[in-house]
Amino acid sequence: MTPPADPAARASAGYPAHPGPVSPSLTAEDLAAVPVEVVERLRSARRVLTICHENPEADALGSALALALALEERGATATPVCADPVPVLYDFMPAIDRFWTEPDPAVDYDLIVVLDCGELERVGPVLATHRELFGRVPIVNIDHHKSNPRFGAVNWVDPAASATCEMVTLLLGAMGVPLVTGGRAVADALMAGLVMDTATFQHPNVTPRTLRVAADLVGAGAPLSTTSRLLYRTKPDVQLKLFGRVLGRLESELDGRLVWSTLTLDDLSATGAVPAYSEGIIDLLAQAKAGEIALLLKEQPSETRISIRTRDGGPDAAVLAGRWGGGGHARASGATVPLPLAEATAEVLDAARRMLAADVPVATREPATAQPPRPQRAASAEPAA
Ligand SMILES: [Mn+2]
Repeated sequence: MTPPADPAARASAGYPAHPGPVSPSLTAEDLAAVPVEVVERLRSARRVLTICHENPEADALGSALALALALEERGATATPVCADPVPVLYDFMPAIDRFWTEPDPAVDYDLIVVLDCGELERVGPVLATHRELFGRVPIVNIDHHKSNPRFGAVNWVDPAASATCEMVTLLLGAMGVPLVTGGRAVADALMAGLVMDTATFQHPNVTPRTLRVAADLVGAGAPLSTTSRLLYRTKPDVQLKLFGRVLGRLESELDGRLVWSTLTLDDLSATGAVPAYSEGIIDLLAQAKAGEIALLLKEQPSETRISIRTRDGGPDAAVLAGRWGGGGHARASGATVPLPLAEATAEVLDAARRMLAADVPVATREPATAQPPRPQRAASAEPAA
């Protein structure tokens, strides 16, 4: 359902006549993307549970928090919930301490808004422990995952949105809630989600609308540069030491088309790093100039975890990962090889070599002057590969 084009009819349906100072960069078309039924449900709700997925990241947290604060601004009661405690990484987000890990037992909710959840089960164990609540109270489902099965009473699923926070920014515009609500808490939270899911506007999921949304958030005071630094360019010293060890062992062959390195259990004990600190190393390996396949082989106690990145126009990373039952996207994937590190390395390198050998070199595959346009990739944040 889209809002009526006629301004008077739009106004009577509850939409602002024009974005005005609330969201000055958004177009009428941007606001028309917000289903009328979503706006109506949120306008009439009095006691709202906003809930995001377990193991949260910034888009999940930012969308659930910003919407809760905006609903409070309108006089409703709202509880932002995430089944897991908020990771300390997100301490910089104002009002992040508002999150609960359970619904507030003192509140008789009349609406549940599920945000950034590709399926309802993503809300985590809270679904099982509050099954009666989730069965009785209407659910508004706001998400940008293409595979979302539309589990809500009202569903707004927009795979063209870079982030659920992009959608919530549109929603606030449609509801006429200023982005400066809550000091900067709303704008900061929404910007964190945009930065997270676009890798600071670097992924191909960024559209002109994403940038209009971002413009309004910056205009409302959201600290884009600081948010990007904290989410993507800040690491514990021991993590940098871990990167150094792994990058120092970089190897390449086939004129640099295949690059790889290993991360051993000894690397972790020697640096004091935890396994999660390996996040990001594969993306540095993938920066190798001639690399078409980048591999990171991570030693586990009895098996080996591999992360794979491939260049645009190069081999399909998901196909390679699929040899060991893994998966992901064409450019980023991962798998677990049921072998110790040395044997897994030999097997994975062999498969990668054969994949590259089956292909002619990129330089002769396409005339340099007449490259066809690249297909649009269905991209969002990369999988935890
Ligand atoms: Mn998201």
